[in-house]
Amino acid sequence: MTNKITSLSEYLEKYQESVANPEGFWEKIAEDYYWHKKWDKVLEWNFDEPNVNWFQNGKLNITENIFERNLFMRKDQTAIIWEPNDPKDETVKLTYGELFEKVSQFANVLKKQGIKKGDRVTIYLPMIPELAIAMLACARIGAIHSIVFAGFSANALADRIIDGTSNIIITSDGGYRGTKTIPLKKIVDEALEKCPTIQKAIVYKRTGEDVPMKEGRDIWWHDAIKEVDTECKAEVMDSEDTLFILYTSGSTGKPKGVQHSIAGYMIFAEYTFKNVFQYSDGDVWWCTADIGWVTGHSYIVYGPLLAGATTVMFEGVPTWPDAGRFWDVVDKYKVNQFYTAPTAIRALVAQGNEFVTSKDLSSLKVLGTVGEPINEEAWRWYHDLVGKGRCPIVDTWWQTETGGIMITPLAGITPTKPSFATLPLPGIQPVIVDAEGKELKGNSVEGNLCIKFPWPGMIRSTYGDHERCRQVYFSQYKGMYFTGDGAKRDEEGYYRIMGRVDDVINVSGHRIGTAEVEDAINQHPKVNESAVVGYPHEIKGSGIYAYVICDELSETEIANIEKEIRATVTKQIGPIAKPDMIQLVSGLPKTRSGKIMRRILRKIGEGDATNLGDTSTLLDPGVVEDIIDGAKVEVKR
Ligand code: 7RM
Repeated sequence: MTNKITSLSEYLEKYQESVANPEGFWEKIAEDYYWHKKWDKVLEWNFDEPNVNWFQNGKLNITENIFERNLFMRKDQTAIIWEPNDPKDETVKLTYGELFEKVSQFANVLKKQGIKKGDRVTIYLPMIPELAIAMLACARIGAIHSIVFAGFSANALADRIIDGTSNIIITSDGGYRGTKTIPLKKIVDEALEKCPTIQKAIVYKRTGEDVPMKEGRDIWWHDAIKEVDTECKAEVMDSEDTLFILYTSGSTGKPKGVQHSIAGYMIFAEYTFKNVFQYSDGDVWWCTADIGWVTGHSYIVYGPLLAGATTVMFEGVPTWPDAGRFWDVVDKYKVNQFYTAPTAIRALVAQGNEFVTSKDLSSLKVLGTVGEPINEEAWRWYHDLVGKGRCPIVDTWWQTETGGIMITPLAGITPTKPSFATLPLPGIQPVIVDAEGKELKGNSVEGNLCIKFPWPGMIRSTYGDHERCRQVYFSQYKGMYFTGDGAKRDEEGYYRIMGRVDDVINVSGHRIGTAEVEDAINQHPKVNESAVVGYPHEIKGSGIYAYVICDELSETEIANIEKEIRATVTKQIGPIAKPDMIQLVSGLPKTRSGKIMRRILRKIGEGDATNLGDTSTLLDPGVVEDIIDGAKVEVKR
């Protein structure tokens, strides 16, 4: 495989080269793709606006680089292996040739519905092959996909449709998750009541449950594809045209639509995939993420398919029918590289070793993690029990905004250390800064993690609000992209990610903004005010702790309030944002200017009130004592 690093010395060499001459480094990699017209200039940028332009004026289509570029060799090679929720149901395998036909056919369906280059298409589907087909069909015709994780509520879906101004949505009647079915079409119907821009809904039949179809708006997928042919010419796109938007939570306000452009993302997704996981031709790759998150975009669909890999797509959950499901699937398809989240590993650790030790995992060569820091115990279990000590673990740090992996070991090449993401990939220039934005040079330093030079996969804007992109990512530290994470560089130059330094909670690897959860809780008619913080949670990494002020409650209301608040949050955002702990309080620690001092609430949630720091600016120091008295966790004073 081209552009694949094979040794530590080669990595070090490439890294030096990529810093000395980033344009030259990425240009050489870009030569490998199919372009209608090559770029005039590799890179133009400033981080003040920000304006980042990779492969300026290049013309291409990403799906031609997945299909036409690979087809000659791979027409009959399996592209996607789909493992259904129920292991008794049949696997679906699609070759590159078959997938190409289905993508082209669905692209024609979109065209027939009037979807044109630049239009936004919202996709709200479970983990079925049609999700990958729909997203690639968008890319084929130059439409911008906006995939919404199928665990989000009608309200959250509506917010994302409205912000992205889509006029079409692709969904299914329902979806399976373990023993549950999720009524996706019903959720869509509810969301669409608030979304006047939506003209059409294309509905895939997955569960077969009865769903009302709205005349003139709703169309069955299987009817629509019958009316079109299976060839669709690729729309010729500009390098910097938008490939997709994907909503992610930040510390303030509503989720923002992170915008990625075509050429840079394409090159970055494939390069990082091949190098980090050391994928070789013929290997079977499995990333257990949902395509509704960026990990699924980059490492189930785009990265692997660009590289001509065989990628497994899993509809189900890790614990059904039992906690051995992952390992059954590994054995069933002889998976070679396996990529999952620390939260999944911790959940499986808790179920006991028997589910792993009884399985044949000899096909595994590489294990990866993403989404949050992996604690040493989970790392050891993964390494010793799953990998039998033979498989390198790659702890990959990156974000929705970075498009692909940034700091990580290269599997089998970079010596690893538990809980360290280790070293930056070639082309990535991380810096650690202090509160004033001064770069902390050398080793053994800790501070905020920034990136000081553009990389091809980086965020270009936040949809519809470029100023917000500037404010959130490029204004804190001048001339740098700010990640929102704290990090340490140890004595040998290895990076350890310390977690978020802003008001974002990483729950099971999913980003949840405290402000969003507070807004949701405040929708409950009895709630006056709330403050939400993260606290250490054994399985989820961080749990959600909500301090809530309510109106006078009757005894029955008190008995039901927690359940009701959880239901309110589920309705506003989705079950992933449900608070784990809810504490009714009479007041919140506020400064004289009315700002909630979350630092204090965080400390209490952590169970440690021995050092609350400076509380002299508090309006009413007495509330802190009351909160500690009523805390849902044991608090050391
Ligand atoms: C890919 C993804 C991004 C946030 C990020 C971090 C945290 C991700 C790691 C990690 C420690 C890791 N995108 N994070 N990977 N923390 N070690 N290997 O997760 O946009 O949803 O989240 O996740 O805080 O800023 S994301």
